[in-house]
Amino acid sequence: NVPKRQMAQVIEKTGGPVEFKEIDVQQPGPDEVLINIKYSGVCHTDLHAVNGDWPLPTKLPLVGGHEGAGVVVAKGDLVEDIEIGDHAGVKWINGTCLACDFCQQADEPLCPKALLSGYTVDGSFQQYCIAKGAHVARIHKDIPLDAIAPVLCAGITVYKGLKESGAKPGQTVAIVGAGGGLGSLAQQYAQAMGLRTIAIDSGEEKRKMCTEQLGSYAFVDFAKSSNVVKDVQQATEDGLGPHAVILVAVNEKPFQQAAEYVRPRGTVICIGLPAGAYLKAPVFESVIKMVTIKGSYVGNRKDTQEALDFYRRGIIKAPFKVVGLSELQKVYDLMHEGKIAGRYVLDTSK
Ligand code: 8ID
Ligand code: ZN
Repeated sequence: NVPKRQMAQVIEKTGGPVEFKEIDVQQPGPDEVLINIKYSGVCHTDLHAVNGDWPLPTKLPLVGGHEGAGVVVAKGDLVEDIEIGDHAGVKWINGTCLACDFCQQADEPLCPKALLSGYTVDGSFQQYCIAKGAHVARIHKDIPLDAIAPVLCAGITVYKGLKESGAKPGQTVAIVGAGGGLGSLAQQYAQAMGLRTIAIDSGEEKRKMCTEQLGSYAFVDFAKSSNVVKDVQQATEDGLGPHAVILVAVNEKPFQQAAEYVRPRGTVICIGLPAGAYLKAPVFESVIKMVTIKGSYVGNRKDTQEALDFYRRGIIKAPFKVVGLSELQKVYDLMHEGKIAGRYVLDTSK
């Protein structure tokens, strides 16, 4: 009893607007599942896609969204390890070839044939969404679908980034863009991994959320600070800076500051993707401090299941607000203004 028509948020051209309208429900191919999306998180990547911020074109018309949690309602003949009625998640990596050099090494995000949900294929801002059976996240039925939605991109990505940083339990990590969707989850994953966190973002609402709800022991307000580099270093016990920096801000400036305040031998992990931005670091300090700077891009299937498992164990709590799918444009407006503390999740029934 899958309907033929459904509601979706669609853009016809880069730049938008998003239109809430009725479209056809698609049929899954042999290696695909059809998921009745109940909730979908809104990631800043979705806004980058609308705005055409990146040097990679989207499909058009496009249904965005890649944090979709729901129930499997149909599947192709080749999908054997997932059943109708199971809970499953659509993530950014919708499908990959599973055969190339990268897929063989479980670096599926690097697959040259990767399909990207809500970017090169239609995503989760619709009631029924298709994804490759091999790649959908398996969601245990005791996990609430609204709360798990943000984990499907933001959670996986920051968990992977923290692993890539090599930071060890007891060490300190600076989260830059801590008040946003990725940043709020990054603080929770970091602490669950035994790390201490310094939050960097701006405004009273985000400061309160980071220090009182999300457990960061220090907050540096980038808009108020006259010297972010000095303030971040001074927030560490010995004044030598954090062992790692997780950059999830949508702004170029912090990508050019992090190498200056990271601790000698420390690692800077670049995750945020501000339009047209460049990394910059002073050669002298980077060399004599033996700094590592690297990129980190979502996560593989194993990272996905691990990130979900952290959530299921009750050790990840990040705030989110639920509004109807019909209200996506309002969420984009708030996101554009940097006014979202945490994550918005869309209820596809409204
Ligand atoms: O795999 C990946 N690499 C990946 C996965 C998912 C998302 C990358 N991303 C990218 C998105 O495309 C986006 O560019 O990560 C970035 C963050 O996504 P988000 O968390 O969904 O965005 P948000 O909720 O808008 O939060 C951004 C925060 O950055 C702060 C803002 O105040 C906001 O809270 N911020 C800004 I703008 N400038 C800052 C600065 N100078 C800053 N925080 C600290 N210092
Ligand atoms: Zn995302």
